[in-house]
Amino acid sequence: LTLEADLRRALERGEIKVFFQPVVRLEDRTIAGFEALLRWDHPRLGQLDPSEFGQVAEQTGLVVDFGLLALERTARELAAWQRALAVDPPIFACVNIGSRQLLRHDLLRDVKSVLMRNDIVKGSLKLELSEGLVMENPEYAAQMLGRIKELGAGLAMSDFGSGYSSLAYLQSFPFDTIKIGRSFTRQTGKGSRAVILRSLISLAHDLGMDVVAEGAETESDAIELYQLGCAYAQGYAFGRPISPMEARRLVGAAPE
Ligand code: G
Ligand code: G
Repeated sequence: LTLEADLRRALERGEIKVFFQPVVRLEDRTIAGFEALLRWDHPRLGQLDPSEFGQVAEQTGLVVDFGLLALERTARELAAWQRALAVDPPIFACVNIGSRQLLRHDLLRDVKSVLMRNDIVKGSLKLELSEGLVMENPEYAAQMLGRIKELGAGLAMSDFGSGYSSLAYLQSFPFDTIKIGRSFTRQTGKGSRAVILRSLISLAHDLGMDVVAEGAETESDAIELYQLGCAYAQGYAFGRPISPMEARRLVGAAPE
């Protein structure tokens, strides 16, 4: 209860921040994009991540406000990165969308609005939804995803491989990117895991989707993922989530 009040106050005081974790091309380790991640700059406890406040945020509906903040901030930063870097394919950003947000049709209005107000290459602002969220109600999700795609946003499915149920469904969703979950990535090289990983990556490519491996922690993870056919990765091996200012510096964009 008091955490809810604290969280609401934190939002009003600007203590809820959006950080960005790099996604790199495994081929040459250049930056392909970033994933936006919420952080709470707590005045006494320091920096907190969503494992410490995400559940309360979801239960109280505050995630909707946090989600809008992440969407707005990410679109603004992505536009700045793209002004600095004219590369093809364009630099992208993934923004997490939670269950509550997906259930609201306001999401469509919000996405449309940020895309109209920011000069962003079509498809490069990607909404990231977990496999679990999509599978909660696949028919509803498919319908929402189709409409989000029509607005000009991209779509990434995260935690891919955490439940095989989604394999059959994968082609019925308009995802352009799948992100393989950390639990899966971390088991590369261990016999059948590598075989499964290679097939998942190849399946995604056959369906025309890009593949990002999440949670690559070491250089050997990175090398193995590349050998398994994965083109993109994210994880401590390449960089932790950083502030908007640091991200701008990294891509050579003008400071705010
Ligand atoms: O920051 P950390 O890597 O611990 O993030 C943990 C989880 O918190 C992520 O996997 C994601 O599901 C969730 N999360 C982070 N940022 C956001 C956000 O902006 N919106 C939503 N809905 N969830 C987020
Ligand atoms: O599921 P989601 O993408 O929201 O999860 C991102 C979370 O994972 C964040 O909390 C982030 O800090 C964390 N994270 C990012 N890279 C790594 C990594 O290489 N290893 C581990 N253990 N956690 C990571």
